[in-house]
Parts: sequence; C-alpha cells; structure tokens
Amino acid sequence: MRLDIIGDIHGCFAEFKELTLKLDYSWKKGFPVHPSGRKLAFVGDLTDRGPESFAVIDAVYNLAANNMGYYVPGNHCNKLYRFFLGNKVQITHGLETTVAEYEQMASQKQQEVRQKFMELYENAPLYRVLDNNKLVIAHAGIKESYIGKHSSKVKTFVLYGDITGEKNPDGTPVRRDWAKEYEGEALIVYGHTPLKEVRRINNTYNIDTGAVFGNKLTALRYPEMQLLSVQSRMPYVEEKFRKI
Ligand SMILES: [Mn+2]
Repeated sequence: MRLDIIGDIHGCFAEFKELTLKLDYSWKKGFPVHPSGRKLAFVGDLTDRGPESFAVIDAVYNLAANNMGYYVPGNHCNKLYRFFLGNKVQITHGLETTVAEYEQMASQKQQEVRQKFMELYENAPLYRVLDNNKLVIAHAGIKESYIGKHSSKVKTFVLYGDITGEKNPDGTPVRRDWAKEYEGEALIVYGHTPLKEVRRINNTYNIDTGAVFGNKLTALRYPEMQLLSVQSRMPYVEEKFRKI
C-alpha cells in the first residue's frame, strides 16, 4: 500500500493542488491521479478559514467516489455536517468562511455541494486502520486502547483529541499529550493541532503544519516516510501554533 497522507487543508485548495503536483499527481476530471497508482489520504478538516473549502470537498469527494482516496473527518467536518443537517451550530472558528462561500452559490449548486459533502462524511469511518493494522489515520490521533473501538468516547477523542473539558487561559480546550504516552506498534498519522514543523514521537506523526495559518501544507509519503511541503499563501498567524 502506497499512500500520500495530507495534513489539515482548511480550504487552502491552491496549496493542496500545488502539493499534489509536487507529489507527481496530475489533475484529470477534477481530481489528482498518480501515474503509478498511489492513493491520497486526508486527516480531515478539509474546510473552514481558507478561501476554497468547496473546491477541496469536491476533489476529495471525487477521490473517495473513485476509490482513490481515504478520508477521515475532523472536528470542522463534523460541525459543517451538523450545519448541513440543519442543527443549530455556532458559525464561528472558520465556519463563517465556508458558510459565506456556500451562501454565494445559486440554490441548485448549494444542493449539489451539500449532497456531496454529506455523502462523503456519511461514508467515512471515524478513523482508518490500513495496511494490515500497521497504519492508523485519525484526525486528532487515537490511543492504542481505542483502536478497533467506536464508542462516543472514541469519537470525541479522534475529533477533538485528548481533551479534559477544561479551558486554557486563551479559551482553547486543554488537550493532554497522548502521543507522548503512545506505546503502540501501529503508526498513527494525525493533524488537528497546528505546528510549525511535523512532530514525530513514539510512532506518531502530527502532519498539521498550519497551512491555513500561513505556514505550510504537508504530505507524508507512506511507507517511504518522506515529508513534502508547500508554502502557504495565507497570512502568518504566530499565536495559532502550539509549542509542543
Ligand atoms: Mn481539527
């Protein structure tokens, strides 16, 4: 199994396209295709804050529909899904950007993109166990004891990380450093917490390098374990980057 796993895109479609070209994919019929049949995988958080959330959804939908990509949802995907269900959600933390893009569309186009996203989301597992249990892709990571389980606890963990329910002084949720304690044999590839550089610890890789906060969008080539990035076109927002 040969994969290129992409970090949190958050509507940065231009950077995503550039990264796939750097990985030798070419775009045919609205999605990237690799000449030797490599597949793409996504750690979730396709949308919000960036300028082209629906272009990202469209490409990932096409990949998934053609069995050429693996997608797992992030917390932002979960919130957009609940918005499309008609649930009351706060249009904040970047969702306002996606909703604004959506509201600019004609109603027929709205129906089409809503349908595509909901189908993509509904067909996605909470996390992916791949390559004979050697690789797990989960948005905010996963504890070893949760692999294979699908309770609401596991859902909260893979979407939001190891949260305690408490808040930091800046209002962000307190997250425990599960990766530091991870002792499993499966490689865990995740995103969710933007970092200036990829963090590799105990067989885990956080590949969210803050594309939407002006840093870079990163791919991890599996099984080669080679990292490739492209520079973000967004303004740099220093305070969004975690120190761990
Ligand atoms: Mn996230």
